[in-house]
Amino acid sequence: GMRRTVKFIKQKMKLPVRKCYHAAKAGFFVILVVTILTLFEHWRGGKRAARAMTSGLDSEAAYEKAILEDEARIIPGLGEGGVAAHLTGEAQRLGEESEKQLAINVYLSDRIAYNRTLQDHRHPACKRVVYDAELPSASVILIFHNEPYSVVLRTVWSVVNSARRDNPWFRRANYVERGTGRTMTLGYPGQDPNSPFVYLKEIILVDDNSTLPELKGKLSHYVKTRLPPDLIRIIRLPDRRGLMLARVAGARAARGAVLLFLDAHCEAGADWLRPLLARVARKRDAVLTPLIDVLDQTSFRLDAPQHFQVGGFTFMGHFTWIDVPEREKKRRGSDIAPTWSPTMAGGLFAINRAYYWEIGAYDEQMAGWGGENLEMSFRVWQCGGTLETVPCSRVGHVFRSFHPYGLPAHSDTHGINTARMADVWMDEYAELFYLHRPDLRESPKVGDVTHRRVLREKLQCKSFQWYLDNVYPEKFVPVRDVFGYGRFVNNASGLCLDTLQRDAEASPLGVYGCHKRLEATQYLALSLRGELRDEEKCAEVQYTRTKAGDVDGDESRRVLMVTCHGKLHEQNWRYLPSGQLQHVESGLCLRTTGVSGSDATVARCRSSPLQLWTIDYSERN
Ligand code: LR7
Ligand code: MN
Repeated sequence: GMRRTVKFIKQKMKLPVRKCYHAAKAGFFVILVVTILTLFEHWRGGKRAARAMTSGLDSEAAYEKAILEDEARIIPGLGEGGVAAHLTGEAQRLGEESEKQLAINVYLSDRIAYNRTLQDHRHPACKRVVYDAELPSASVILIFHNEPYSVVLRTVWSVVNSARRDNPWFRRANYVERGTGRTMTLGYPGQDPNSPFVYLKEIILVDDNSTLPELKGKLSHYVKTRLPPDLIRIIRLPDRRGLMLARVAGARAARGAVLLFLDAHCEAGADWLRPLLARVARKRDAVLTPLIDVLDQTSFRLDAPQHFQVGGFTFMGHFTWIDVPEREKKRRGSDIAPTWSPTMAGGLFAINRAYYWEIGAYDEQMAGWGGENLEMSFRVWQCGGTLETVPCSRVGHVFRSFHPYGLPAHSDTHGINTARMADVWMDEYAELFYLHRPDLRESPKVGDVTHRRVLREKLQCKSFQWYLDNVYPEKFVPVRDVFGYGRFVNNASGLCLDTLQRDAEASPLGVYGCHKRLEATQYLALSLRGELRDEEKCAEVQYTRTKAGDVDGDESRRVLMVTCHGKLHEQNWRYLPSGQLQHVESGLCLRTTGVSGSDATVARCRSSPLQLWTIDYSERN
């Protein structure tokens, strides 16, 4: 160190040692101090530059100023209770513009109070339920990538406010339990009985590497200065990971007994926490969803109908809403009882924290958006848990007409994730997915799923066949519930019946050159019930009768594909020994003119090869 330096300088400068030593010592310190100061300045400058780059602001004072400006914009009473909010003139125009870009009227959202309340839309019986005073603690996890700032804050406020001890629905505080004589206090075990919040352990915000500046320093400052202390944590992911990994990061950080995931554009309803916590306390392997009410992306109106649906799916890998099956209405016993659901939408659910890890959290090789919801649904059911909708818990969600954010390169994360799901959970039924996505069959894009198959083995999960038979017997399975299926080939023209990729609610069935391999648009079935259909839609003929009871006229009529209603009537067909497909009610027969791309029609039955059809696989072949 020092001595060597001095020796070196002495030699170089040929100075007497003593004199030189002091000079060098002083010089050394000067250099050291200057270096440290320079480095420090550099570091500070870098920090400042980084902050300026992400926020355009560079201090708490500036955040504070911006937040005060935001607060001044809010119009008291706007949208209060969940009624539609409207602005007029220039404000309306700016609102429409923001909605066109972001699929949410952000201009309007910025003007609605962050802590607006919603009307209580619960079933009246929910208000009479008596819950245990002590319930497990909840960690609410909100994930976001570039969600509108005011929408995120409204989500946070709704969760915070719903857990305030002074809410009217938390009346029964500090009572003495019959039998044990124990004094019960509302809250979770070990919670400070004087805490202003009950059941809520924490809210974890997971920022999936947003780029919007206001979601950085300004949001942190807002949380620090406007929201209750020690309740909210923000986790910032250093790179964009997609919603599955964002949720996993939140779950890793959580300390509550129950994880409660929400999208970052929600508003929680009255007393929404307790019904979920009470159910999971009773059944630790129940995965629970609230009723998901609709917040309108244009007006923020809350639409909360009494009637609710549960989750279904299509073999294309999409989540759908279905009516509660009759058998389930009987089983659950009451309109407000937890209702079994074959699948869940994916964004809003409660799960015991330990169980979440046991059952396999998420497939961490899924990226972006999509597919994880059906994966988790099938996994939970097949591996011994249940998926239930809890009607007394209601949460509003902004359903957007498009994704305002970009997805990773290729962006087909939904397809790839669904292929991973199908490979692990759907057994031979995976083929029904690949029929829609032949390009993903054995594709390297899908990656390796061994670790998930090992999980399935370890948990000794049941088959997809078991799932279909026991959890979702109503599901139309195109290879199971059919008299014949595959391509319907016209004898005269060699053309095939084809839905022609038309997906309007009622679109004509047509004919097209047959594909060599079975493909989704030509995959039709004659169901055992007597429907001519694909997975969701049934061929239907609209006709009238004359006074004499004849079918009106003989001109050809189009055949429309519309959602199956299961009641047959105008959706009822039979396959005659001749090879004709006859519409039962009208007695007319399906025919084509033999032109590729034209609509199929029905006409009076006659012996013409234009009315004869051969089905790929049928009990008659
Ligand atoms: O890369 C991303 N990183 C994220 O953090 C992409 C998204 N996200 C966040 C995003 O900011 C949002 O908070 O993830 C959340 C969900 O994304 P949305 O709101 O764009 O999804 P969605 O509501 O259109 O889609 C539904 O299906 C998804 C499938 O991957 C997720 O499971 C969503 O959570 C889910 N939403 C719901 O279940 C709410 C009810 C909608 C229905 C039906
Ligand atoms: Mn959403």
